[in-house]
Amino acid sequence: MYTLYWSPGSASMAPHCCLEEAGAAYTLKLVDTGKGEHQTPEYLALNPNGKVPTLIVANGSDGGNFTMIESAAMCMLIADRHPAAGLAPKTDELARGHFYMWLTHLTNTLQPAMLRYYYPDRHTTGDGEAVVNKAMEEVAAVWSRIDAHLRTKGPYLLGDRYSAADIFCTMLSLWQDCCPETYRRFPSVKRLADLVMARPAIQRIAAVNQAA
Ligand SMILES: N[C@@H](CCC(=O)N[C@@H](CS)C(=O)NCC(=O)O)C(=O)O
Repeated sequence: MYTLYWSPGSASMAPHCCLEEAGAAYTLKLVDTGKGEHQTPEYLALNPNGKVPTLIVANGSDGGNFTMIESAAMCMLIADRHPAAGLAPKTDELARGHFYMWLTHLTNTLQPAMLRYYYPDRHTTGDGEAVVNKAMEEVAAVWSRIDAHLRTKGPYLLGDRYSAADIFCTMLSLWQDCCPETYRRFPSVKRLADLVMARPAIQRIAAVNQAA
């Protein structure tokens, strides 16, 4: 049993989709970041960074709750604990390396550039606008390289094989304030997002995010 602390349209969407794809039992706890609920002492005790999401796995190996932060790591854990869902290549397959590579690239390179756009004041003591402009440039440059990969080696990040990395990529592709017209500019990213969004499990989670 999992508990996912989430907020609509946030980085919780990828692990949420993974839980749904896996058919795992989970409950949701809404964190209203607009009301500062990610900064309460109770939430900070779970996630000292004060970020969404947080995932709790009941009955961890110590017999208690197992708590984790970082959305990409959650996707990897869920993929591993629910192998029948086919969200990742097996550990003895070489493709597993590309699965790690893409998820890590997305969370290490693309997501931080996006977060610089959304939180420029955290990255300068001076002009936030310069940070925003540079972040937009960087996001577009990273999308351009991912688009080129998907164009020649897609439609999925791992070729013809769907994985949790595609879910994560699609989640980031929805954050278009930092990259206006992402889908027009990067059609192979759009092709991937269309494939992912057409999946029934993903449609259910998109509806939950839209309704909240
Ligand atoms: N690397 C973290 C980033 C999480 C993150 O920055 N979440 C945003 C929402 S998308 C958040 O909680 N923002 C509130 C804040 O930073 O104050 C992850 O992927 O879990």
